[in-house]
Amino acid sequence: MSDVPLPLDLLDPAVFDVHDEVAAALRAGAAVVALESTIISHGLPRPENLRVATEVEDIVRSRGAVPATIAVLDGRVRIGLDDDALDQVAQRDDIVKVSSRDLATIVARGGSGATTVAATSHIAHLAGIEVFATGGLGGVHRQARDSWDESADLGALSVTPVTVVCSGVKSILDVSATLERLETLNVGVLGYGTNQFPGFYLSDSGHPVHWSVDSADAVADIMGSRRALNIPSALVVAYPLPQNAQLDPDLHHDVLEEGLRRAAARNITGKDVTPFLLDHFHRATHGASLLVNEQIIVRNSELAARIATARAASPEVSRSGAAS
Ligand code: PSU
Ligand code: MN
Repeated sequence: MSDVPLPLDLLDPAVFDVHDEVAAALRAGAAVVALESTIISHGLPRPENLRVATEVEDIVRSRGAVPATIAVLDGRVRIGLDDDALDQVAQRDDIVKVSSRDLATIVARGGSGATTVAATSHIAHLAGIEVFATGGLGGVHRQARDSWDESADLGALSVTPVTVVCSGVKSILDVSATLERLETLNVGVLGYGTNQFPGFYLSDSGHPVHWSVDSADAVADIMGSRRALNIPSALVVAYPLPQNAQLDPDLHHDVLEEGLRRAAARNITGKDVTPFLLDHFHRATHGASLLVNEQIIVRNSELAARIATARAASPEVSRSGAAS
């Protein structure tokens, strides 16, 4: 054991509540996967949200990693949720969508909220969790030229050294502009088993990725190099759905056009845009997009668990007990 304190030991116990199982895994240098909670509270409808959240935790465990779903409940940042806490995130009406900038206010006021990719990455990194799974990242919205709506996920990923497994960015966004921003912001992007950037509901966004990997070990190697090089930004592992599992592209096109029209007509802005469009998809496709979204999250979590396991087995991590 090294005498350097673990990131975990530096968390203020007045603010953070780390689940015993997660703390034990981090102390042992074992595999842990961070999971966001906005997807549960605002990305998926009830009651499917709780079922999917549980399924995701189960698949992470089945691959030998410990799931650490992150949320704020009654002013405490919870890292790893028990059944009751997961249930609260899924069911409570007072759960707000919490991005990085909202975290301190929610905590100080004793409020409750579900963390976005931006906020979850920040907390995962504070706790020393290196791998994080989600569905699709936020990014540049299609009307950004007028609205300036760009997800805080991008800014957060540029300053947070975590590895995020996702199916690209949400297809409701301007994917090409988002890829340009990821480049500007120094966020690493790897295609997993593909040379094409995935398109969330769609297997292929139509844009290439410049680096491709084919195994969890290859991702773990790159994570090791990034640490040695002290790269301060995130690494995005973009994992597409197989073609036969994607949403029908014509249906996707029509539903998105209609959703964007409705969002504009109803003056939906700011952090309500993404939940509004995802909800529109789930309704307008009669649940087809929900099924696709579920598969995306489950597959990404499964891969994240394999990457976390590969990383935990790498000599650098095993030697020190845990990465510092
Ligand atoms: N991925 C999904 N569903 C979601 C999200 C991601 O499959 O609901 C959430 C994430 O929490 C992400 C957020 O950070 O949407 C982006 O919101 P915005 O565009 O307002 O930044
Ligand atoms: Mn936004």
